[in-house]
Amino acid sequence: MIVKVVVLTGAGISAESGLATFRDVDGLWQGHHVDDVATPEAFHRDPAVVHKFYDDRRRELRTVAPNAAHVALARLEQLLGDDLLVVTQNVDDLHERAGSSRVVHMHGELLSALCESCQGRFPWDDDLGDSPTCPACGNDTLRPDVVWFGEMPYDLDLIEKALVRADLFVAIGTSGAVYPAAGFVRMAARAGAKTLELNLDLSETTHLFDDARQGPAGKVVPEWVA
Ligand code: BJW
Repeated sequence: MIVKVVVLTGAGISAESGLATFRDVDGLWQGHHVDDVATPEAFHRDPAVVHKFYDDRRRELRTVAPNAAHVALARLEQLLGDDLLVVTQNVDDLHERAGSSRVVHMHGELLSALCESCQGRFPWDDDLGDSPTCPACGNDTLRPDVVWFGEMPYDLDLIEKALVRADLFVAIGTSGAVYPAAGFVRMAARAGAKTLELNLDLSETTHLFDDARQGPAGKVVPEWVA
């Protein structure tokens, strides 16, 4: 796999579509302490609270649409083809709905369910809080197919291979607060890639990038792709 451009996206790219970010004012953690909804321990302590949090977000996803930043990245894929890989930390499907097909969801997907018994992963667009049974093993052990703190993100091998071969690494709309994604800029730079950050404001890792532009993703991403 030879990828020339790796783009990492975070919650900020979907903000202008109407989805709340995690750590901004009005972010998703507001009203929910992170330990109450985004750890396996929280899920086993109180599955109803965690299911409601994700069921609400899964329903909200139907009411929003991709914005100009998602569309610009889909256009970039038309230009670069296999030379582009989008790695998203987001669990929404807005990249795909904008037309991107080379997308890796390292923190999982809202529209997927994971069975804790058989580890099967299944496309899912209903509430999980209703205790549905697993289509493969029949147990009622389905959970949101998302990566919580302390769990291993998806596709790290593939992502790391792409990062060390990339000529350019671009991070869009992510605070740089959560690892291992926050470490990708160092990995890419060490392997010789140029690095660029596009974010509303300064992030925790801005100082690690060769270049950084501040502004809303719906403006700065189309400007960069043009
Ligand atoms: C705009 C904008 C607009 C606003 N336009 N911009 C050191 C090394 C490795 C691991 C650790 C470490 N230290 C600690 C850890 C463990 C932990 C961790 O990172 N903890 C931190 C709190 C320190 N990490 C883990 O546990 C991870 N697993 C792991 O490490 O496994 C072992 C391992 C070790 C070594 C190598 C490999 C593996 C798992 C992390 C799972 C994160 N899960 C969540 C929930 C997913 C499901 C869900 O969506 O509910 O993922 S937490 C949450 O944070 C979510 C996000 O994907 C993630 C990142 O957030 P993001 O996207 O950056 O959003 P925000 O809100 O933080 O920032 C938004 C940004 O957008 C802001 O900067 C705004 O300014 C900007 N913005 N509007 C452009 N319009």
